[in-house]
Amino acid sequence: AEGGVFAAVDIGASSGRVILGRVTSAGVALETVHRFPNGVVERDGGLRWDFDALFAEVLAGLRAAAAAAAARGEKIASVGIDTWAVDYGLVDSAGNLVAQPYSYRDDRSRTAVAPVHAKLDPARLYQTTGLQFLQFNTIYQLATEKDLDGLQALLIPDLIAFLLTGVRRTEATNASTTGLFDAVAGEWATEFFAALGLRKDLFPPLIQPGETVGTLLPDIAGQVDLPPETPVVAVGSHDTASAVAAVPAVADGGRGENFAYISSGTWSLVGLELKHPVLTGASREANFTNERGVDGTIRYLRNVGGLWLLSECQRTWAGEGFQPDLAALLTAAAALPVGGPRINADDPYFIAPDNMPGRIRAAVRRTGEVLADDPAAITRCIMDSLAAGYARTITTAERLANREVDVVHVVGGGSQNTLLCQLTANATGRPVVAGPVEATALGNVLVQAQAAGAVDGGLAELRRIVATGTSLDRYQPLVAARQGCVN
Ligand code: ADP
Ligand code: LRH
Repeated sequence: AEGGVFAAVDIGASSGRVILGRVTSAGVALETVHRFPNGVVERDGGLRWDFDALFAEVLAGLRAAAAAAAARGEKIASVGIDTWAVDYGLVDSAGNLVAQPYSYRDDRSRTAVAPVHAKLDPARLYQTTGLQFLQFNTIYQLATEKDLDGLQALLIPDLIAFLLTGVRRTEATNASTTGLFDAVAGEWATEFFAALGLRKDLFPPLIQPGETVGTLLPDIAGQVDLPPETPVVAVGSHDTASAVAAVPAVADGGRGENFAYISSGTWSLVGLELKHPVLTGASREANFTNERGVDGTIRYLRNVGGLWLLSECQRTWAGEGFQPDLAALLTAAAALPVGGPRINADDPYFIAPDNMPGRIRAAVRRTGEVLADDPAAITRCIMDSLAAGYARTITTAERLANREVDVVHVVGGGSQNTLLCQLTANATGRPVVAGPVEATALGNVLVQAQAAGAVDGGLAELRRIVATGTSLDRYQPLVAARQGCVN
């Protein structure tokens, strides 16, 4: 690979992988060298991540990456890490993790919202941070901590980078999801730390995507068979930032493509890429977020409940001895008529695990309709509800940001869901371009390649490389089917 070989550690809420990305002028070839499941666990009275197990998988993955590269006589130029946002681990002065990190699905932060808002008016919070209100934003989670004396908070990708390098940093795209970050200045909102009684060095200093965190600790280097001089490079460590960087939108006729994106996995992150944040009252009311993207862009988006709704149903059904294959389930759902019952996929009611089919049916019942206790019907309801949520969100984003959308790009695991892609085209009335599945890993690799000087140019060039090297699926809106899908 003339442009270099880069290792991407990409951990989503449902699974993780370590991928080698070989960059050439023809594109990026990905080789997945290690895959592992992820999910919340009930531990010590809360819903947490089994971080120790995840870190062991990271090491196993890096070892596999080293072996795969060595087998071809290649050298890994750097390592980049991205995971889901918001959550953090607490480390003491000796660098030990004091507990397995809580998951944002734990309920504890819900009761912290009112006390935080009593100290900091939510309108003021929004004006500075531009962050959507979610009960699990880091700011509310931190408010539940009893004693932060002598501890530092490391966001999950930063925690992994710290354990690999010994260097503590907070990567900026992920810092923008904490509720303690100034969206305009691109710095910590220090006045909010003071107002909440948090030390201003609770988080380590910021680092930007493309900057080097450090090199591997000798002990880690030995364990994974990589040279200790191997750098860990900050990427868009918020997985959604990396995914959006790899949306294969290409400039068309000299004009940037007017695209919306849906990063489709456990969550659906639906929105636009902007140069400047939108911090208006209307934007706050619509609960749009202004998270940071790579190259100083703004990810103007909304969390729409995602495929969590479906994966949780699958988990419940499996527990009842019914384990339908995903493809079969989607085919059966696709055969059902348009216009069936829908739920509000964003409802916080769906955040926690446990009996998702029952909760979805209860939510439908509250709308005065009936949803059959049938996996195909429930799956169809989820897909119709998500598509309607996407359409609503894109229309609102256009209005609030004063932009028009010509095409909707769907990236991530959910881009393989042909039913959802078609329903999305129908509901939005726009063509949908689906893929790549591994957009997040691609964004991770390409930011490393850019930092190494192997890719010459900004985001537009990254996207051109992705678009050239990926086969994409296209869906045209079916007007006849539309009526049943829009609100
Ligand atoms: P996350 O990063 O949040 O863990 P992913 O981007 O890996 O999520 O996407 C996982 C989701 O992708 C699954 O929940 C599943 O619904 C969907 N998915 C994965 N493979 C397929 C497939 N072959 N067909 C349809 N959907 C799929
Ligand atoms: C997607 C994601 C999303 C956040 C959520 C916590 O994986 O990072 O962007 O809102 O997880």
